[in-house]
Amino acid sequence: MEIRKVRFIEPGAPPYRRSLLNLFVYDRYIRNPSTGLMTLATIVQRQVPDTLMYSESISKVRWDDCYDADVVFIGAFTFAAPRGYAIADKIRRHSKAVVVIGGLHATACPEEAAKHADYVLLGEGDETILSFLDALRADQVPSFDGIARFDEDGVLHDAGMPKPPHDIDTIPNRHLVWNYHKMAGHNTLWGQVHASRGCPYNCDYCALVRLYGRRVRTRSPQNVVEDIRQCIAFHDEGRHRIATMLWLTDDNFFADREWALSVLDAIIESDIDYRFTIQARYEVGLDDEMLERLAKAGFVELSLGIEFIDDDSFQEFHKRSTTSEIERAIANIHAHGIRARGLFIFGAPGDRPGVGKAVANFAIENGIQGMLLQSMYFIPGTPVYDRFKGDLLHTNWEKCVGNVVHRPRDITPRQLQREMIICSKTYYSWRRLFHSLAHLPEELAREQHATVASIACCSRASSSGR
Ligand code: B12
Ligand code: SF4
Repeated sequence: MEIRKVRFIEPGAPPYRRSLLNLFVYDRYIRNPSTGLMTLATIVQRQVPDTLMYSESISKVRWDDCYDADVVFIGAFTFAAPRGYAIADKIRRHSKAVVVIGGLHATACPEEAAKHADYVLLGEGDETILSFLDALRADQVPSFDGIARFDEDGVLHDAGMPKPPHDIDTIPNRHLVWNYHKMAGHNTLWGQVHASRGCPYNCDYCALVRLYGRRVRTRSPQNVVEDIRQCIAFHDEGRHRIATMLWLTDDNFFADREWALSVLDAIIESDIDYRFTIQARYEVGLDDEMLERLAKAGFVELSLGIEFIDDDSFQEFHKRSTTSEIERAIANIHAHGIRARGLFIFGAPGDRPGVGKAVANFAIENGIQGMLLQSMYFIPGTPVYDRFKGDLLHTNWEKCVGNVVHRPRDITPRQLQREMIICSKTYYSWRRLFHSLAHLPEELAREQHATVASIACCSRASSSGR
């Protein structure tokens, strides 16, 4: 078949809606579009110039523009999978396009996804997507590693995971996302760059190691810096944004230490002067050289995957951490003038009434600046899913956005959900807000002092050749 027109669709849950809330609340009706799908659209557009992506996090889909496409690719994380299936069904009802679903959730649940598509593409699509289009052009049924589909007799063919791609140095063309440029000035949208894939750890609840594997693969530092430059230009061009920050979205940027240092050096040596945030395990907080380099490169915040506040839970889920080491790391991060945000998981077997207050107090006592609370979710293919699948309340994937979706051992689901609210209210209380506002000038001065101290410390380190 001839392939003249390709469309990519990212389902939104909930889909984009014009609202005043868009200006203030992240993740309500406007969210960043998927970097993964944008990357694939960029790769395909080199071969098929009429390629465009819709993200329901950014705008409504122009359906007529999708119905006459030759191929429609849909990519979804778990929380958006039901919406992705509804979109796939709709396209199949109204058009002759070949419909393909891929992404993290389809990779975990190929049989479920294959019911709504002609093909499911498993794993990272950077290379397989081109082989797939080649097969269609040659009028062959694509059947290499990484393809799953039902045949005419309703038999599932699942060729298993493909090899990871060799080349991940693609800079996503953000202009390929319909209306993104118009919306990019919203303060709630931060630029995003994803610089590496894979993580050497193997936490029981992590769906990502199942997708990317445990071998860490990295982009070249120059390529990452160029992506950062383009991303900043895209979001800030001619706009007056209040909250400017770029998020390096890697799951474990620091897993390859030497590479991480070389990326930070490349940022420092470039003319980029920006504010960054990044996710991290606690160990980076004990690495003075890395912290100095981070501060010098403009990283103002580390989002720490703290997850639990008791060592039993770490052991339970094979998360290699201890509470005391985490506390030590947070103190050292602060000493380098960098903020520490805490990401926490509720719903471990040891959680009991009172856990909400305990987590909030941990965050307050350790001076954590910002919390993200989630209840454990269970993705097929992960060890936690196999262990707890009998305790799930449902498998409505749209509810996997932080809500309690299982029956924990020592607390009811309702009470656990309440504990999360208590945690949030304790941490983000009016009293604490007024206290912070009253002490803002001192805080700013302290932060400035710490930053200056850490920069001075960095320049000493670099002048001594370390
Ligand atoms: C950036 C990010 C966000 C951003 C933007 C999300 C977006 N639109 O991409 C924001 C802040 C909005 C966000 C919010 C949330 N997120 Co988030 N987020 C991420 C993060 C850190 C990076 C995503 C990314 O850029 N990946 C890099 C690209 C290169 O990889 P990729 O997207 O997987 O794409 C590759 C392959 O999957 C494949 N592929 C993807 N799509 C398709 C389609 C086809 C057709 C094909 C062939 C291949 C293919 O090819 C791509 C290139 O190789 C991921 C962690 C992660 N590493 O993915 C979590 C992650 C996606 N988030 C997660 C969660 C749970 C959430 C929240 C629910 C958190 C919360 N409690 O609020 C919310 C949901 C908000 C909502 N309703 O939309 C989970 C999802 C788990 C799951 N099984 O789906 C993840 C995986 C984190 C985790 N540790 O588990 N998130
Ligand atoms: S450290 Fe993070 S990315 Fe790595 S396996 Fe654990 S949860 Fe997944």
